[in-house]
Amino acid sequence: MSAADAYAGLRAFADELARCGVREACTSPGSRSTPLVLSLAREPRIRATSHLDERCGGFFALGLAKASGLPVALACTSGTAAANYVPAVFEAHEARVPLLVLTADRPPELRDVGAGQTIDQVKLYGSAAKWYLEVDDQPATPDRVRWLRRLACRAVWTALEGRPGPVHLNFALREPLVLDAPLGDEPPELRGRAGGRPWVTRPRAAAGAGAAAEPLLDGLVTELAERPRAVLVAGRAERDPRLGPALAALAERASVPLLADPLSGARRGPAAVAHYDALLRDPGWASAHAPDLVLRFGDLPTSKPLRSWLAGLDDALQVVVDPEAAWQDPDGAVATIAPADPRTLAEALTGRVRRRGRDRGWMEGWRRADRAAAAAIGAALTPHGLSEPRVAAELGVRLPRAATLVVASSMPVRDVETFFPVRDDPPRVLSNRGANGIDGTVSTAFGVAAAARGPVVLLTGDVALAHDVGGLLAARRLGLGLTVVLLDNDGGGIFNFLPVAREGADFEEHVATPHGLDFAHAAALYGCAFEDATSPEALRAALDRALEAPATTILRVRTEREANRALHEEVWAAVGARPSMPTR
Ligand SMILES: Cc1ncc(C[n+]2csc(CCOP(=O)(O)OP(=O)(O)O)c2C)c(N)n1
Ligand SMILES: [Mg+2]
Repeated sequence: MSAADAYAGLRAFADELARCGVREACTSPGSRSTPLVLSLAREPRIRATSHLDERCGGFFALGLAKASGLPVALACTSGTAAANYVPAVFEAHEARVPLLVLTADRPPELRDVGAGQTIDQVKLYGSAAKWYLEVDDQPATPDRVRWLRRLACRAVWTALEGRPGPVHLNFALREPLVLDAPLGDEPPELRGRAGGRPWVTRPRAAAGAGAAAEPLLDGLVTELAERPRAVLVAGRAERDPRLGPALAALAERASVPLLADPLSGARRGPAAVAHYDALLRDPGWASAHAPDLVLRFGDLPTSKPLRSWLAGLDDALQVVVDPEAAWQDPDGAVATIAPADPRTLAEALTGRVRRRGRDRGWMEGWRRADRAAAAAIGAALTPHGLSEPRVAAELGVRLPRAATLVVASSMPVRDVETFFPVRDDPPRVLSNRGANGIDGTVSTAFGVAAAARGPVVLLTGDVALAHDVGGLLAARRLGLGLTVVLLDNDGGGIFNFLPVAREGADFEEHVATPHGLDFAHAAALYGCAFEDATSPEALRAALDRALEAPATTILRVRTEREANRALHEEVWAAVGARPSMPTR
């Protein structure tokens, strides 16, 4: 078979991806993947960015797909190259992000015979791939090309539809892998449908709080009316940026406290409670504020006190609204998993619930406590200058509405949850919380930066930065701008909060993992600007400069792990010590 057959088929495949709305592809170098990579790169409606490390490429694609909501194609060569996509594919599966993973492979006659760069790629991503298909190498007959067009459509719609996630197509490609002469124009019998339409469309079912959701809606309206102590809990929901405002409107309308993780986009409006994590650490306060109804949208927030409080609410009715009715209930506390489009349902509920006048004390009690907690936290943090919590709080206040904040796992995501204020116009906040990995953090943020309109800021720890330091190459090779706010406590500061911290030298060496890296050298290597910030004022000024700059800047804030743990304890104690306010 000639290379022209492979290229003619893959040209149609890439054309069809573009017709289905794919706009981004992330390629990685190699020989076997040449037809795949060049076909994507030559499709004019697709922007192909190049990533020399597939692990970085995978996470970059994940960031792009999260920020844009569109499936992103990945293409790499055979062997361990494809295995390097594993962490991003698993994160995409858990976080429900659409990816099209296109791997090149040896044809069957070169598998399991000691041929170079060959591993078993069949179902390489296991249950993390929503759909797997082996794509063989065939002459580009009209039938074959139509099949490739249908395949592209099916891959895109499968990644997007139902529970979004990664799709894996494994392409067996034979030599020659390069064309002798450029492909001519596409002959009419191989072209796609007229008018630029996809070969197969699969219109989404009308998003749903429709007819099927009527009983659900009626039930929720009744429960909200009959249960005076309701709370709304909002966790990570990155897919629909309009969900956060809709939840805030519902909470305000129903006069129900809204416990919203910033990853929900709902920490806004008069019903939002910012400091639930600190408040619920006080067992007396937590039990005095036990609700009789919990209505949750999005994932479970990260906050451990919130999770244990929810887990122990034996008398409350707990309802989760999930677009794919996913089972997100590790503590077995949920009574109803409602399959509905969250925003449609929230908007419909807002139109139906009555403002509940008789239980003002409930809402007011939460509000007063939140205000008191904010004051206690402010007073506790101020004398310490620029601390890790202070950085999270400053970003919460300073970042413009048009900005996107990407938050690393470990303490950054927790500090953002604990210290971000309520704002009318919060920035968008994204985080890889599907599998809670600290891997791929930098690359994800660059992927977000490639898709976002406004400035993008990454808040990360030093271990997460060291883990994906190669992701900084995107600053240089792709010329992308990102502000990296680095909380450098020389190790995994989160582990100082755990009992393992008592284990002395073994803890330091094997768990905390101090590395002594001076990230100024990383900045120099990858051509990024670098600044140290040592006071809140300096951080603000540096942040302003970095947000204006077209290039990537690393702003380092040096902290101390043990002092950071002590400061968190001090803050929690200060919140617990505020005057108690009965709510009944
Ligand atoms: C890929 C991966 N490996 C290991 C872990 C376990 N882990 C959780 S937090 C953490 C340390 C993170 O340190 P850093 O990024 O400096 O943040 P800090 O804890 O200091 O806030 C590690 C290793 C993980 N979540 N993901
Ligand atoms: Mg650290």
